[in-house]
Amino acid sequence: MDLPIDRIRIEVGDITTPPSEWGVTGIVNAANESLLGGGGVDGAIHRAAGPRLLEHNKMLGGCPTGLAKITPAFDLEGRGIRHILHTVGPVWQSGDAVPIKIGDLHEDVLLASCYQQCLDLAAEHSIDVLAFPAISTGVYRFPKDRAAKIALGHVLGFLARHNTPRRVVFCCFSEADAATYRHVLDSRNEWMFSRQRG
Ligand code: AR6
Repeated sequence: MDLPIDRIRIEVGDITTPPSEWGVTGIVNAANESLLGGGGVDGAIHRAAGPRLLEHNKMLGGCPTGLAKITPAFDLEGRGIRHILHTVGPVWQSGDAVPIKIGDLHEDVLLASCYQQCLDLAAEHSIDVLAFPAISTGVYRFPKDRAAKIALGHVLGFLARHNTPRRVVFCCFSEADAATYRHVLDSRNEWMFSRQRG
């Protein structure tokens, strides 16, 4: 098995239309607690998966922030996607003042939990290639750099301990977002070390 770092891809695109060369078999949705759709990536996934997703989700009874639920991909199956993992990220409530160590804020813990829950579900359901959007960094306003550190830190840690998923794709919606992920990944020794050192 490749090293965790070699099992990560940072790509730019729409998570509902992943190019076949990415090999995506499961996608993550940044949903809200109702699981009944919304704007942003959630709206795009519901449109692409079709009305059966909404009908299905009406039976799920919602999902608390920081947790995740898995569904079929419905109309997205034609694109090789078999599962959608719906997770509810935290709304950023800490304003601009964030000198606090990553991991110490309530929002950090909830966002980390979203990644953990999705990775656990992916392993449980044998999802080979899982694509994540940048959960909470749109409508929910989580600072992008901080969110990328939490995402990459958790995914790298998980991949070091598990063979499934074989690969994780960070599907960025803009080149600027992908640049943030690449920078965070390249500087990981700095921030991962300072996180451990506390
Ligand atoms: N593919 C990949 N990434 C996307 C796509 C797409 N098609 N569309 C948007 N993004 P957001 P949140 C990026 O707002 O902050 C919804 O209304 C976007 O640029 O979709 O977790 C839900 O129902 C950003 O980087 O999710 C909730 O109410 C990232 O996806 C609320 O928004 C997340 O932005 C959730 O807010």
